Amino acid sequence: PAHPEVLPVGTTLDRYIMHRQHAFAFATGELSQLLRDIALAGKIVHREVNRAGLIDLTGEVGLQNVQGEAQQKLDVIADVRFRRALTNGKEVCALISEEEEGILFTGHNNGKYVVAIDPLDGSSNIDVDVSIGTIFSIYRRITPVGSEPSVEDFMQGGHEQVAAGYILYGSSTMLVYTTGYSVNGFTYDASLGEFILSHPDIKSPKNGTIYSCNDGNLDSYDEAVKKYLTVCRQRQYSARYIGSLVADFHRNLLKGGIYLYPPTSKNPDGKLRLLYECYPLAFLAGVTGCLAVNEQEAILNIKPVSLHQRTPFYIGAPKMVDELLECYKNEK
Ligand code: AHM
Ligand code: MG
Repeated sequence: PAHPEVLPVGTTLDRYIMHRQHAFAFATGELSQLLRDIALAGKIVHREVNRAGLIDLTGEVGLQNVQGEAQQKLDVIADVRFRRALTNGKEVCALISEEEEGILFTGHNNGKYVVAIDPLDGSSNIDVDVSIGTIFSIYRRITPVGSEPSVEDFMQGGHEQVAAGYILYGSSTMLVYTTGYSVNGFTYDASLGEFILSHPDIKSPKNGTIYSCNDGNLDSYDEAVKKYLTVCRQRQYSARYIGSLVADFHRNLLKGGIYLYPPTSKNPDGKLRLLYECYPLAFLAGVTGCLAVNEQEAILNIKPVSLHQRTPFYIGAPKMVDELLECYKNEK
């Protein structure tokens, strides 16, 4: 379908989603509703994240709060919130989450979509008031509507995503998503309870001067990565590493940079998960002009074999990723 006309900055997310839906003749509105469900859960998690310090005052994790309910950690709270929102919406028949080993069946076998989600990424930053994020990936199911969904629905491969995005709980909360045509960013106005279009049609700079990786792992990085990082230092690029993939990716997307999570001695396949961390960011990044690869291939080309598989992950401005790949080629 033709690219629907661009809406102005200040448009609310709901209006934006509705407008996009009308631009597609055969859209039934289910994907639109699903995106709204994700936004709603994002608002709730925004609220929980912002009062996390106060929750701590009322009791430690593992203890009971005044209502006699067990205190929950923020990542568990986020998992429950997203699961609930996606179940209540009825468009989703199954989901997988970083927090759960197996597939979660919503019971809505008439739902046409499955969702892979990392409800709250950046675990080391959760309790210390540093930016964290949610990452999501949406597929149209391939098992027949009405039947029980299965693992195949999640194993379609990165190119089959129909929508993907993230929510960044940073100095502002932002929802950034794509259905494959453009990438748009919405900033949350808590006083209105609305996500507002603030970053229409995001495009990545072709090149950049920021590199983001965990320097503490340097000794166990591949020679190619070490070489590339040496070049970054020689050029006096800026090292910026929050340790929250969403926040590091988002900054690099807007300013021009590369994020690297190479294989390490501790994580020989890399640390990040293909289905709900790498695929969604790779899909979204591609629409903005970024590249996302491991040392062998484009992330979206990787064949999925298991729900929680990991991959080395390099994502960012195309010139920077090309230079890294060049270092790999020279090592051969
Ligand atoms: P998590 O899913 O346990 O939060 O791990 C993913 C996070 C990413 O957000 C971040 O980029 C990376 O792990 C940081 O890892 P490290 O502390 O090894 O540098
Ligand atoms: Mg994670």
